[in-house]
Amino acid sequence: MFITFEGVEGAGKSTAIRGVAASLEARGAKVLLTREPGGSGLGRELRRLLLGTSMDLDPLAELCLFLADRAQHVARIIRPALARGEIVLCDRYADSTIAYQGFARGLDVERLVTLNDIATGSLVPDLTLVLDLPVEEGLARVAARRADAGADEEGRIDAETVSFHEAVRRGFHRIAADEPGRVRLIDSRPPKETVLAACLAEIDRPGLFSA
Ligand code: T5A
Repeated sequence: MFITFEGVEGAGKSTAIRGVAASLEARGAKVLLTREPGGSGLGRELRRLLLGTSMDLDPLAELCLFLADRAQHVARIIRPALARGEIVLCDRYADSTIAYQGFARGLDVERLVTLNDIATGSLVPDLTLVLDLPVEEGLARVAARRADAGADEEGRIDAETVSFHEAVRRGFHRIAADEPGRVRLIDSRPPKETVLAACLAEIDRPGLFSA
């Protein structure tokens, strides 16, 4: 089974995905927890470039780097894990490209759908959980985490304008409305335990999880 977690910055994806992994492992499932960008060796190099560079990346060049990360990740990490019967939990995947490079950067969404299809060899998640909250709440969580860690640098994409992140959120809402069978919106404003329980309730929907 292949489950992806999506949402705006600071929505709580990484927090929820760790809780879901622990819960599924406690039931005896073999779980691969991975992420984009950065889920493969090549991806870790690309992540450093994509999120850390101070270069002015052209949107098309940025897109190609995300797609290269995804192609390598699917071919070398995700598909082999699925073939071994593992549950793959992935922090961001193809929907992030639609929301960020499409809705927020303004690249053509239909073309992005085609390019995602090529990069993934048509691998579509069984379930996608979009953790949803107002962007300013998510950005405030990221800023608080950064302050706790004593770091002062924002990531290249975190540092985009609020209206950019609002467009990302609208993108995720559109994806959820267009594909209600695969994509579920989870309210991520409540405490972490409540958000985790909502994620697990979606995963436990009849017919999806049978480990
Ligand atoms: N990107 C990615 C694209 O543009 N195109 C693409 O195709 C892809 C794949 C990735 C960036 O790349 C972009 C999107 C991103 O900008 P990243 O560092 O992986 O960068 O960024 P995020 O995925 O956004 O990760 P974040 O860590 O910023 O957000 P998360 O994972 O959603 O949030 P999390 O769990 O780390 O939580 C943030 C803070 O909030 C607290 C946590 O403890 C933490 O301190 N928190 C809560 N607080 C209160 N209540 C809750 N329910 C909470 N849940 C978590």
